[in-house]
Amino acid sequence: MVVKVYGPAYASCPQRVLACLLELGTDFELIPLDLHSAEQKKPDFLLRQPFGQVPAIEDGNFRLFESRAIIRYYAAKSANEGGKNLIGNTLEERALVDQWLEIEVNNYNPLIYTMVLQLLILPRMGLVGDLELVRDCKGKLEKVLDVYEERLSKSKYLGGDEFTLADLTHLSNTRFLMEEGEMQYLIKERKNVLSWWMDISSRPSWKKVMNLQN
Ligand SMILES: N[C@@H](CCC(=O)N[C@@H](CS)C(=O)NCC(=O)O)C(=O)O
Repeated sequence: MVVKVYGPAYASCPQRVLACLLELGTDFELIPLDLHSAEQKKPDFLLRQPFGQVPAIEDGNFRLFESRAIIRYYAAKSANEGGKNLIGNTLEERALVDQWLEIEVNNYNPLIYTMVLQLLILPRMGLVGDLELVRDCKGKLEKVLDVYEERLSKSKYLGGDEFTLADLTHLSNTRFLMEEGEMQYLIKERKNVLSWWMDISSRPSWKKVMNLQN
């Protein structure tokens, strides 16, 4: 069964799902939506995602939305079926992966989301971003990344010695930091975070996600 993924390949949240499916070797069909013309707010799409956001998936009769719930579902399915394991083997390994998945949601992503909104999205809409807010987020992100630097000085990946969902979930938002000249230094000035980023962003699955945008 081919998984249908609704959402444009350029948007960060669908990219999280695409990276996961490609990493696991799960076949999918991408059904692009035009966010600029607000296709995600149309009644037929609201039946798939009642908050009018992407991504959403359809897998036979099963439908799911929320990018992180989707990647957890496919990673758990793969591990249960003896396929590639992106969630750890022991209870403790899984708990560490979960811990870093939560850190991404609660400590990392909100800061990047706010900065990307102010620096990239609002200006594209002809609005002026709040640079004071950006400065505040940068200061907070510095502290968060110091914790990452410390963690990555002790283990190759966030969850441990193997690449897992904990790393994968960071790809699509960290990418924005690296693409925005003003923010790259946050990664580049931290040796361990930088080598982690170079490693995870050169995985074939992520390169394919980047190519899907073109
Ligand atoms: N927590 C949701 C967030 C979804 C989200 O914010 N999607 C963005 C694209 S990355 C979107 O649909 N933006 C258009 C909109 O909000 O109308 C998830 O991870 O799936």
